[in-house]
Amino acid sequence: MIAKFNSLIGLCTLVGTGAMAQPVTSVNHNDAPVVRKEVEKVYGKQLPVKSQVASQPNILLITSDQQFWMGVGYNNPKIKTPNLDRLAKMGTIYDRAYTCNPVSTPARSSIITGLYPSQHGAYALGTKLPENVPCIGDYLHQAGYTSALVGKAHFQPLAGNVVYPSLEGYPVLQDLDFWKQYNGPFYGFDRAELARDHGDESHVGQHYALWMIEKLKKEGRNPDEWKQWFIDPKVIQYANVSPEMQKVMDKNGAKGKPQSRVWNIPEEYHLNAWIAERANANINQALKSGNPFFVWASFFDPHPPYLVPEPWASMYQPDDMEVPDVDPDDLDDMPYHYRMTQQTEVKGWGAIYNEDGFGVHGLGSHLSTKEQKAKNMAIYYGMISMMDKYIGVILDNLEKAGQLENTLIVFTTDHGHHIGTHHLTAKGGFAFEEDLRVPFIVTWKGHYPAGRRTKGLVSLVDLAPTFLKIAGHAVPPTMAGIDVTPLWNGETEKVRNWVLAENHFQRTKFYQKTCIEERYKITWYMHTDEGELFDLEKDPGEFHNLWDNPMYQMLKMEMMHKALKAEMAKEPCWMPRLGPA
Ligand SMILES: [Ca+2]
Repeated sequence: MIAKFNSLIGLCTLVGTGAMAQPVTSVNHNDAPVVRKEVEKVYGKQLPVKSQVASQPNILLITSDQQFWMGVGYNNPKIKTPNLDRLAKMGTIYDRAYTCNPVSTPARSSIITGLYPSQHGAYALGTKLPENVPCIGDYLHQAGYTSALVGKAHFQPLAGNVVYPSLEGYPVLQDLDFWKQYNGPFYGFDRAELARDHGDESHVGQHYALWMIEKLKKEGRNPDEWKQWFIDPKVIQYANVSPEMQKVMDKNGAKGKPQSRVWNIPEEYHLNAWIAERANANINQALKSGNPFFVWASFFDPHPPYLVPEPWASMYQPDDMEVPDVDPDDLDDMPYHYRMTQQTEVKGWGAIYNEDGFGVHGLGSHLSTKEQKAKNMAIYYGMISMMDKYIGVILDNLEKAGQLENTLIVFTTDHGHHIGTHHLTAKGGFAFEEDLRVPFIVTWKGHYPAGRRTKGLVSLVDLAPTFLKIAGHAVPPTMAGIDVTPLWNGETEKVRNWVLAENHFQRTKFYQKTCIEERYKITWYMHTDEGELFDLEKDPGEFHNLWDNPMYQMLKMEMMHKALKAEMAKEPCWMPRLGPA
């Protein structure tokens, strides 16, 4: 696909030397040798990509998982994040940054494709990003970059089959002989070092398990010791696995029991330590090679399970946590599926949204006690502070290498989280600011303004096109995100009038879209006439849904019209017109 775009656009052509980072399926049906020869005769040979910037900076993307926008020290002094504070001081805090989908797979796929979930194909958890969608690493490779992803990918589901195989599914996760041989290319990344488990989840395996085994051996410990730190996959995941693959899982799967809040893993073996060490190794390797790098350090925390080793598990006291004090009738003016989260019994309501047999994530009872929420919150904060320490390890390494001026650094997360806000827990089919608004810091020392804060709207779908622009690679017209460098470099405080978010879990039974502008926010559905309309200026906590309020029907119509226009504006143009007809 890339080759075709490029040859037609003439802006950015393929690199003459070196293989593609990832083979991209050709959609050119007229690829007969005689046709190729004729095309070359008429149009000539493709030229290598020429960078459009004087010097190409390194690009370091650091992400957490499920860290709602208030879960950072600069928004909540109760949470200690000294390294994120340090990063923010060097750059700009974005107070109005949004995800384009409130769950992992769709949002993460948007980060690397610059497309919305309805466009790149991975529209829900449990789906897979099609391998033929061009990714940022493919383009950066053409522009001379080395790229690596360390940590969480989640571009593929936990289950696969022969038609839709998944490298991130059982039992491949635990086939360590495979992971010894495979380090990418993966979705445009030259190199991928992967894991799939949050905390002690049984999905542990891949490169992370190999790293733990090597580290244990190096330290003269039992190389199987790690298996006690994670849950035995046999407990939940053996369905549909062949006897041969069951043997693989018996051999390489974890052997531990589920843990709660305090994790028995020694800190130096934690995912955070692995990600920091391997991100630094990939960065240092790229620095040695002289190529500019794109490295994504993709942390797993503070996504549940609420689990962290000491001393982080005791760093925050439940008694000291401020559990949101929300009116009991807060959700009464919200669509049905919000209201049903407050039932003690599920009574089958979730089945309404269960067309594919896997339901909609998070549509169940959200009730928990204030005490449980406080305990969870203390661990959630501990997970954030621990991750912050390892973000510091990566920043220290860059600083020591004298690369801060040569490196654009972005910190963000894939989507938000609830601990009691609106009586909700975690995530799902919801579109509150806690779900969609994300922490976001952009730093490029000596190039971009420092110590700045802006309310300019920005979306995760803008990361790929903006990174390409900064790397001197033309932004492909196929990307739906936009280049927001004028906002990042301080030229302007506003590039976008709106951001869009999608949440499509079931083909016809659950599809939610949200359009957010500076002041108003509208959420509408394919499967119901209910909806949400908020005035974020007068009602920043989103306690008064104006959707059915007779006084606001004109506003609702105006916002629907704006949303329709935004929907049109987000459509990519496959290619430029080459002639009048
Ligand atoms: Ca996530």
